[in-house]
Parts: sequence; structure tokens; C-alpha cells
Amino acid sequence: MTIKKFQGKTQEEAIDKAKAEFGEQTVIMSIKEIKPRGLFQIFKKSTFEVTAAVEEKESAVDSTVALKNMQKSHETINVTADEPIQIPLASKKDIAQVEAEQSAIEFIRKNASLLKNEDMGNAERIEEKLENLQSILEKQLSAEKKETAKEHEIVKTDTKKNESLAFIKVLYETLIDNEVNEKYVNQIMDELEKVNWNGSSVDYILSNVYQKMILKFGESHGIEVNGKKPKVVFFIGPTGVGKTTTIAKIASKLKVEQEKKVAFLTADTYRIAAAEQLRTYANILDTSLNVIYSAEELNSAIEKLQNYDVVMVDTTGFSHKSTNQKDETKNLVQSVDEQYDTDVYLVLSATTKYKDLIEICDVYKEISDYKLIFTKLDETTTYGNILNIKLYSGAEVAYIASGQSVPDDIEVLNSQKIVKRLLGGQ
Ligand SMILES: Nc1nc2c(ncn2[C@@H]2O[C@H](COP(=O)(O)OP(=O)(O)O)[C@@H](O)[C@H]2O)c(=O)[nH]1
Ligand SMILES: [Mg+2]
Repeated sequence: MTIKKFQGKTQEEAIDKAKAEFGEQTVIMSIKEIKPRGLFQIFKKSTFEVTAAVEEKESAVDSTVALKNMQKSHETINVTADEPIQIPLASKKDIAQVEAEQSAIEFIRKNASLLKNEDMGNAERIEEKLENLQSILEKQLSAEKKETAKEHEIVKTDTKKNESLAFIKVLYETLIDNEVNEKYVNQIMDELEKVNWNGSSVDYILSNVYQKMILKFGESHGIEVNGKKPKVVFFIGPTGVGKTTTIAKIASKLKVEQEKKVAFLTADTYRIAAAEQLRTYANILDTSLNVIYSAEELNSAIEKLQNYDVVMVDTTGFSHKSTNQKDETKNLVQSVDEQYDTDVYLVLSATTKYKDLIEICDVYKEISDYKLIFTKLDETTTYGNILNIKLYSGAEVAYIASGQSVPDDIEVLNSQKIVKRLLGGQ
């Protein structure tokens, strides 16, 4: 499959351009209105951008006619709606394909609700669900095969293709709905093109995309304390993202679950209440807290903590536009003595806009390489930015936090859970 964008003054013009290049086989994946920007925007009209796809292999029957008809009246497929989806009939010739398409959509609705109904179970249960999807599909397909007369073979082959195409469209829209950046959605679809999806079962396509996305997330680890003591761990990031709360959560887990000795240092002397907030946690966790007022004090402070496993360093949050404070944090992180095993975590809120996250990633990269922690997943319904930023930065997403509760609301990223969620599960 090849995917490309076309622009036009009207939707029709953009679609026509797509057809002119891709031919009648074109499948319109999405239509986006681009509002004019700038000073004179009120005098300008919107333009339209169409994302179109085409299969490279020629097929005996035009398998996309029905799908395109459906798209004209249903820009998005509401996979959760209870009422059956009506597909407008183009001509008698297409009826068989339209029926096939309708059964495909019906089928996808069932699969989608299966994904949606499941709670965030453990990895095995997710795999189990994928297997369930497969067995449901196999039953449906074998039932179809039995009732198929020889003369209908072509249409049935085509039904499979329609199913695949419609399902790919649903996946595409689900990822976009979850705010996975279009660039990355197209990348995933391009990779799918390399496997032989054509006529593959819906379940085959789903597990393929699922596995590819899990590979994109890669491995995630919590803080590992194996090497030389103490390990020094910095938490950097914008104001209010949850650095201090995250430190308390992780420290508590390290202490209780791994019986590690944890000490706190804070360089956040910018706000009066900041050190006090960490002191409160230090008291609850019965751990030591030292305040450092300059980068020069860092190594002597760590030196006094030689019998601790981990020293967690809280820093002043700063806006990615503030160069002064960036330099201070950079000095601090870079002044740590080389003898210490060091980790730097950039803490980001999942509620921050994609564009700002990109800028934050860039600015904090000047301080150090980092791993990522996403907080406030409980405050957003779309997790696309976690994948976007993972792919943009190439950094490991180590932890995710989904609430204010210390220490419960944090965990090492489970890519299977996140991917399932991005694919429409809950
Ligand atoms: N809803 C929600 N709130 C969080 C989460 N993590 C931190 N917070 C809250 O965000 C606010 C700022 O947290 P804080 O740790 O002081 O942020 P810092 O300025 O980066 O140190 C506090 O009210 C926290 O309780 C989270 O995962 N979900
Ligand atoms: Mg703080």
C-alpha cells in the first residue's frame, strides 16, 4: 500500500487529485480541513487535505468501490454504535461487494467492542484477547466458506480484501483519534504494507500492527541499582509536571519492594514550598533530605551519602523558554562526579500539547541524555503523545504515572497496555 497526501481548495478537488495519481483504486483514509492562519485569515478560505492510499497489486475486481461509497456518507466509522451501519448502494453491480463490506464492518464492530470492553488486564490477558479475536474470526470465515457457491468465489476472495481494507481504515482512524501523530501512523501503515496483508484476516493485521507498535516502544526498565553505590538519579522537567511527587512514588517503591536505601537531595530552592514538599515525603519515608544551593555543593552532598543505594535529586522546573534556569540545571547535572553511576529522567505531563513536548525534549536534550517519565495519564483520554515522543526522542519511556496517590499511581511502562489502548482498547 502507498499512502500520500493531496491538497485542494475543496474536498472534491483533493480527492480528484488523489484519483488522478492513484486511479480508481484510491482509498480515502482521512479528510482534514486546513484552516487559514495569520493576520489576514478572515479573508482566506480553508483548504482540504486528503490522505489517500492505494494497493500496489492489481485485482480482478475493484474491491474498493464499496468502501469508497461508504466513506462518502460515513467519514468516520463509529465502531461502538449499536445500530447497524448503513452503506449506500451505488449500483446493482456493487451489491455483492457492498454486502460483503457490511459484514466486514459488522465484524470489525464486534472486534472493536471486544477490545473496548476489556479492562486494563495483564499482558497474558491481552495476548489471550488477541487469540480470542482470531478464533472468532476463523469461525466466521469457515462459516462463510461453507455457504459459498463456486460462482461466488471471486466475490468471497474480495470480501476478505474488503475486510482487510476496512479494518486498516478503522485502525488508521483509531490511532489518529488517539493523537498518534499522522507521520507515525503513516509509518506504521507503511510497515504493514511490507507484510502480505492483502486478504489477510482482520486478526492477522491487528496482531501485526500490535507487535510492530510494541517493538517501537522497546524495553522499559525501572531504576536499576546494581552497580556502584550510590546511584545518582536526577529528575528534570518543566514546572508542575510532577517531578517531586514522582520522586516520592519511586523512592517508596524502591524502599518497600526492593529494600533499597534511598536519600533525597533537592536543588529546587526557587520556590519556598518546593523543598518543604520533599521534606514531608522524606519524613513519611524516613529518609534523609539535603538541600543544595549550587552545583558546587552537589558532589560533597553525595559524598556524605555513600551508604545509600540511590540518591534522588529533585531540580527546579523551568519553562523550556527560560535559558537562565536551563543553564543552572545543566550545570548541576553535568557537575556530578564521573565516579557515580548516573541516570537522568525527563518528567513530562501526558496532557502537554505535542508541539510543546517536542520543544521541551529539544531544550532538555541540551542538559543531558535522558529517559522519559510520563505523568498525569489520568488527566487525558489520548495517549498518542507517549508514542510520538518516544519515537521523536528515541529515549526509553521508563515510567508512567496516572494519579496523585503516593506510591500507588506509578508503574514501569507496560508497552502492551499502552499499545492496546492506542488501538482502541481501554
Ligand atoms: N492527576 C495527576 N496529578 C499529578 C500526577 N503527578 C503529580 N501530580 C500533581 O501535580 C501537581 C504538581 O506536582 P509536583 O510533584 O509538585 O510537580 P513538580 O513541580 O514537577 O515537582 C501536584 O498537585 C501533584 O499532586 C499524576 O500522575 N496525575
Ligand atoms: Mg517539585
